[in-house]
Amino acid sequence: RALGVAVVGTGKMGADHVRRLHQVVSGARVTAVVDIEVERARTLAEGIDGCTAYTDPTAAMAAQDVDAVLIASPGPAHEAALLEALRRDLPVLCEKPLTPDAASALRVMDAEQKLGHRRIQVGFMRRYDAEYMKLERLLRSGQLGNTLMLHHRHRNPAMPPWFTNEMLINDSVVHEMDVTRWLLDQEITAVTVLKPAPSSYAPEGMDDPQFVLFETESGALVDVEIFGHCGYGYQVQAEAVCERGTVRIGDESGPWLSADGRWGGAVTPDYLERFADAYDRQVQAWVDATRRGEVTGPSVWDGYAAAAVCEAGVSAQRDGQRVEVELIERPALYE
Ligand code: ISE
Repeated sequence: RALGVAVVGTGKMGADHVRRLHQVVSGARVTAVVDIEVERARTLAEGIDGCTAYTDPTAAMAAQDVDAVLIASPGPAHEAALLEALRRDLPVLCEKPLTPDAASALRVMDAEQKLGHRRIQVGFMRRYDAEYMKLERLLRSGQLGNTLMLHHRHRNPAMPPWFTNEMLINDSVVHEMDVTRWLLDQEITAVTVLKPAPSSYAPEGMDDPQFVLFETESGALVDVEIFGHCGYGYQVQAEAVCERGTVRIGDESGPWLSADGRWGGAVTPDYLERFADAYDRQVQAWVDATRRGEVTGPSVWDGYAAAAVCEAGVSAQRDGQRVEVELIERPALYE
C-alpha cells in the first residue's frame, strides 16, 4: 500500500511538502498534517482525501494510517518529535536543522543507536540537486585530482523579519557545511567569519553580507559568501578548484531573451523554485527507500556534524576569531 505520511509543521516548507507528497511523489499519501495552529492544519487536511488534522505530533504518530513522518516544524521542536518517532520505530525525513545544537543532535544519535538501526534522513536537499550530484560524481571520480578549494555563493533576495545574524550561519550557511562535507568526503575542522561593511539594506543588528571560511581535514580551503538581502533574487553557485581543472555549477540556465537592446534570463525568486527538483527527488528517494525498508541519504551523523560546525561558526561570528570544530568519534552505525 502507499506509504501513509504525517507531515509535522505546515509553514512554508511543510505546506510545500504536503503539496509535493500529494501531487508529485508516487507511492505515498498524506494521512496526517500537524500544526499548533489548528486552522492551518485543518485547511490543508480538507483538501486531501483521508487526511486528518492534528495539533499534537504524538497523537498523529499513534494513528493507524501513519507509517512515516516528515518533520518540517521549527528546529527547536525537532528533538521531541524525532525521539517520539524513534520510540515508535517510524521512518523520518527531518528538515534541516536536525536539531538546533550539537548536544541535542547527540541525544537523537544516542536514541537511534539504542534502536540499533538508522531511521532518520536529514533534509539536506542540495545533495539531490542535479548539478550538485554531477559535481559530486566528478570530484569523487578523481579525474581532476585533489580538490584544493571550493568557492560558494549563497544569496537570498531578503530574509523574513525574524531572521537573526546567527541564523545566517545556522539556517543558511548550514547548507554549505553539508555540501562541503559531502563533496569532499571529509569533516570541516575550523571556521572563521569575516564581515565586510554591511549593506545599507541589512536590517538593524544584522551584519549582511558575511564571508565564512572553512578548513577541512585534507587542508582544503572553502569560502562562502552569504548574502541575506541581495534584493534581486535567489542564487546559489559553487566552484571547485582542483589540481587539473575547475568546475562551476549554479549559473543560471535559459531561456535567454534578447529584446529591447538587452539580453539575459531570469534569476529564481526563492529556494522553493531554485531547488524544486532537488526537493522532489529527495522526497521521492525517501519514500522509495522507506517502502523498500531502507534508509538512505544524509544521516543523523551528518545532522550532528553540521550542528557542530554551526556552533563553531556562531562563535567565530561573535568573537571574530578562528574556531576549531569539535566532533565525537563517528559511531559504527554511521560508518
Ligand atoms: C532557508 O531556511 C533555507 O533552508 C534555504 O535553503 C536557504 O537558502 C535560506 O538562506 C534559508 O533561510
